[in-house]
Amino acid sequence: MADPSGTQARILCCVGGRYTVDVKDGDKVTTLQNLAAKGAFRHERIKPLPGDRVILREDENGYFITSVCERKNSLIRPPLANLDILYIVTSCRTPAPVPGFADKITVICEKNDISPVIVVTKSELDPQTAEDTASVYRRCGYPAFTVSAESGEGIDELKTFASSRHGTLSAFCGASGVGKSTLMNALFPDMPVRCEVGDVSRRTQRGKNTTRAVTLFRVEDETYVADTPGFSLLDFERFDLCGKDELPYMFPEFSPYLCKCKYTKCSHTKEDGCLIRQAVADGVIPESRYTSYLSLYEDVKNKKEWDK
Ligand SMILES: Nc1nc2c(ncn2[C@@H]2O[C@H](COP(=O)(O)OP(=O)(O)OP(=O)(O)O)[C@@H](O)[C@H]2O)c(=O)[nH]1
Ligand SMILES: [Mg+2]
Ligand SMILES: [Zn+2]
Repeated sequence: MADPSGTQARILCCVGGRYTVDVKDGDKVTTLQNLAAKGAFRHERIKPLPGDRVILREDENGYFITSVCERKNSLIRPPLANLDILYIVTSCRTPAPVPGFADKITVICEKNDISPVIVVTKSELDPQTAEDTASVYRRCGYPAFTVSAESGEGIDELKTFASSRHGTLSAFCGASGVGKSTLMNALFPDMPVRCEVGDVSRRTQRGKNTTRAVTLFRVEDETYVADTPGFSLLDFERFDLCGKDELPYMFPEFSPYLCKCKYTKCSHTKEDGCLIRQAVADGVIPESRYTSYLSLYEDVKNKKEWDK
């Protein structure tokens, strides 16, 4: 570990400005806790994030983080870097799904080179809705699973999928109470620590924000999965999206039709001779996805006007 050029590590968690990291030394992986980051990061406006590969140095107080290696991507919420796969977790009931939630996240994934996977939880409560939701995303070419931690339905199938993503960093995201932590415990029973599970409030039908910080768990060698705190709607508004001209490219099911509409500058919102609108009318593009497109288009269009 006493390498003069520094020691490579991976950030697992950050709470109150203190970091937990994994250090690989040959075949052995050691977890170090309670590390500080060098003070200069604040001036450089760099915030080391869970998922970051970092360099450690050692002084009389022990190891500290001295630099952050180049990132593949980084998200503000959930705060994570170098994400490869994002499991977008939504429950078919309790809490009720928020329309457009998963679509907004698939757009963020497309923009950041992250592969989205849809997981509809609590399928035993409403099997038909769960299956209908998953099928919308399968039609768009995304992997989509219906699961129930209660009955066990779909867990093995998702486990086979998740455990074959060697060498990747994946995270589970979604509203509070949809069952992200429960699912991670079911999928990765050999994790050294169990994820904490909480209730859904009877009064508000919302989760109680049980998971408080993004935490990476090592599944094997270089393979990590992250549990993340549930979003509230407010957090959700703060996501960075993309420009309005890029937006159609963030919907893979639009790709066969792009650049073929009557007008070259078609926004696919109301124009005549729009092939996207035609594909929605023909039932080829799912209606709910197109509704999300229209709503996101309004968001990004207005945002641009504010920025001017
Ligand atoms: N009926 C049913 N309940 C489930 C299922 N999976 C999880 N739950 C329940 O949903 C509640 C919330 O579960 P968590 O795993 O804590 O949810 P979370 O998404 O991690 O929530 P936050 O950490 O607050 O973001 C708990 O009461 C679980 O027992 C399921 O398949 N069926
Ligand atoms: Mg949780
Ligand atoms: Zn069009």
